[in-house]
Amino acid sequence: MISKTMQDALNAQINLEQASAQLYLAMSAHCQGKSFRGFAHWLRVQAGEETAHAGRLVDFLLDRGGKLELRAVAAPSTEFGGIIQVFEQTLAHERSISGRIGALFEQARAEKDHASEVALQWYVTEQVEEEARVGQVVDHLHAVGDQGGGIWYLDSKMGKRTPKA
Ligand code: OFO
Repeated sequence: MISKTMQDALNAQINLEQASAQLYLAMSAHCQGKSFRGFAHWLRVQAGEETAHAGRLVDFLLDRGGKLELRAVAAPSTEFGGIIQVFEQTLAHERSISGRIGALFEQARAEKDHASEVALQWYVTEQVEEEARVGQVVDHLHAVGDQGGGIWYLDSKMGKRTPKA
């Protein structure tokens, strides 16, 4: 049986994953509005992954006999600036989520909740991957700038992202 404190912390993380999905959906719409369909597609796939992250935590919580307590999901902004700013904000967001996952992991350790610790290891690894992936996009965007043909080339590459199986 999961502790009440861990249950609360996992419910809070589920809300954050849902908020991440909302954020990336809003960013996707922002890019699509500027005719960057590749960046929009990439962010839409990311939104789907965030929903899957929330679902994975829901399953874990329920498997441990915990109670799902969904909360209102914060409405994201509708304005994100240029494409470089969109992905800089994405990177900042992922870094903040990594911090939250780290804190959850520490909490599991402090409570000697081994099952939560093991489940959270997946998220620790996932955050390393996400930060690296978004960091690479930011580097490429800085290299080509947001004017000229380079950004359209990147847009076409970003449009090829496939969802994780
Ligand atoms: Fe759920 O990984 Fe991004 O936020």
